[in-house]
Parts: sequence; C-alpha cells; structure tokens
Amino acid sequence: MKTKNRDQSLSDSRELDGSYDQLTDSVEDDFELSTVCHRPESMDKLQEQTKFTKKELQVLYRGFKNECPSGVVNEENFKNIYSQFFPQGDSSMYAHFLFEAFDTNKNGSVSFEDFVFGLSIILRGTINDRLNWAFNLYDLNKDGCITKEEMLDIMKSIYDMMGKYTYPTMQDDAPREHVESFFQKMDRNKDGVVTIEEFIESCKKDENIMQSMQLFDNVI
Ligand SMILES: [Ca+2]
Ligand SMILES: [Ca+2]
Ligand SMILES: [Ca+2]
Repeated sequence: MKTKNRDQSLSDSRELDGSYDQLTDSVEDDFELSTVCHRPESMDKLQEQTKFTKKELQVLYRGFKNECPSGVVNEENFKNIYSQFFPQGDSSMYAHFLFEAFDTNKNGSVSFEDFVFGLSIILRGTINDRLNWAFNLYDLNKDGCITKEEMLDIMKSIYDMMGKYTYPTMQDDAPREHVESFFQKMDRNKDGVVTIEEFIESCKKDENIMQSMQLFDNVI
C-alpha cells in the first residue's frame, strides 16, 4: 500500500513538472506522503510567506522530516531534539519556552510551517521582526509585557541549559543579577515591566545585542 502510494505520488509530481531532478522528486514525494499525518502548505506558498528559497525550504523540509517523520513536533520531541545540542545541561525548560514561541497557533505542536515561519524571522527577518520574536519568547504569558519574574525564568532556563560544566564557578544568584541589570537598562519608565517599545529601543542601543543578531545572518 505504502509502495503504491509512493509510486503514485512520484508519477503525479513528474506529470506536474517533468523538469524536476531526482533530488527534488524525492522531496516532493515526501510532501505527498506526509498527507497521511499532516499536510504542509505548498512549497510555493511557503516561499512567498518566508524569506527562504525553494531549494532552502526543501533542505529544511528534509531535515525536519528526518527528525519527525509524522510531519509535526510535539513538545516532547522538541525537547529531545534540543537536548542533543546541549548534552552538558538541562535544556528542557528553555526548549519549553522556545516551543511555545514556535507554536504560534497554540495547538500544542510545531508543524513544518510553524518551524519555517519562526526560522525565517530569526535568520532572515528585519531587526524589528527579530526583536519582536525575541520579545514574544520572553513574554511567557504573552500579555504584551515582560516582568522580572518572566525574565528570571528565562535566564534560569538558559543557565540550566548551559550546564554547570560550562560555568563551574557560577554563583546561584547569577541569573538574578543578570535580570537586575537587564531591567535597569530596559525598563525605562521604571514601572516594573518592559513593553515591546522599551525592549526594541533598548536592544537597538545595545551594541552587544546588535552584534549577536548579525551573527545569525551567516548561519544558513
Ligand atoms: Ca502549531
Ligand atoms: Ca508577560
Ligand atoms: Ca516599563
């Protein structure tokens, strides 16, 4: 049955465009197969909605399908994938926050679309787009402002992820100190919360943050 579907979709995609090379064929083929679990938007549509080329989307899709054959990632998968990158620490809390930021339609799973929309902003978005995305990540309850508690939760999760081996001399109150200095810079009107306007304005004036954002430009 599976083989039959595969052959069928392969010949379908060849009928649609005979000029595909073999690599493209197999990716298009995966697209057809994935309808069993989850149907992604067409490549053309995704290309319009993101800043990736069709070729880049195909490479991303292949990697995505490799990690998650069902076509969607739940929070558990996401944490597992993430932990491979940070084996020395506990990345589960940070992965949870990231997952919520990627799952923009809040249905408990990250589809390929969710994934490339987020990635497109992080890697190819304007400075404002990227800062908006980061703000949304830090604004844990998504109410439009970042509290000290939210920032502390994020900071602790980052320190947990980096692990004790990376920072053997780290003090327990390091995250709190980090948050204090963050707030002093960002909470301009001193009302105890950081709004999106305060966040963007402060980040743009901070050379370190600006430089680290430009690093992303060369990743893909
Ligand atoms: Ca989703
Ligand atoms: Ca909030
Ligand atoms: Ca404020």
